[in-house]
Amino acid sequence: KVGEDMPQSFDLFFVSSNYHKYKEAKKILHSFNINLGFLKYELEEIQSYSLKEIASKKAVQAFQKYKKPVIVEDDGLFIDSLYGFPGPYSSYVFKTIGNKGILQLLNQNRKAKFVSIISFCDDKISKSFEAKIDGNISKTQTGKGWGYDPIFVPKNLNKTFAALTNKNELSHRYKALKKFSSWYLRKLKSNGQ
Ligand code: ITT
Repeated sequence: KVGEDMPQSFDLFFVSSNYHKYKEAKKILHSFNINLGFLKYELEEIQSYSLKEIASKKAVQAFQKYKKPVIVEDDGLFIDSLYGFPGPYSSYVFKTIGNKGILQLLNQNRKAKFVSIISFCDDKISKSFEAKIDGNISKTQTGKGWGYDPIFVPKNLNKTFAALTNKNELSHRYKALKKFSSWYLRKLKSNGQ
């Protein structure tokens, strides 16, 4: 095919150490006609209870490093019976106690939510978009997915994120990126791009 070997040019980059997050974000933004590039880098995270504060600091840092329009994402799994734990510590908790450890901590009340913050930054503006999905933690791990996917069951569905085929049409990430896209596309239009 013509152009297949041409280097692709990207208008927007996703800065993250987590390739799974990028792969999903790319697929989702593609459906909104936005071509997303990847810059693999572990940004420093401030310690805060607020995902929004963590994400917006990461976005500014990413822009300062690459001098290109960027988005970053910060997520958290908030479990009701654990007073919102692991929340902003989701990445660390996954690497340490993992899904097995989470399942051992829970009894009857299994309510939880996944929150995603997408933060954009360029030379003029920095802006964040937040979305969540309610659900429950399953009793056992099912499906082959990354992170907490094998134990998170979205509300009104009976399968974990890992076992669903349409996670990218309903996830916290999808909802936050949808909000971001409608703002970003409007911004490009008003800039005449
Ligand atoms: P960054 O470099 O982008 O910060 P990270 O993996 O540290 O990558 P977060 O701080 O946002 O990202 O960590 C949130 C953790 O929550 C992440 O490491 C996963 O374990 C988990 N997670 C986030 N979104 C998820 C999803 O859609 N499915 C399963 N697990 C998810």
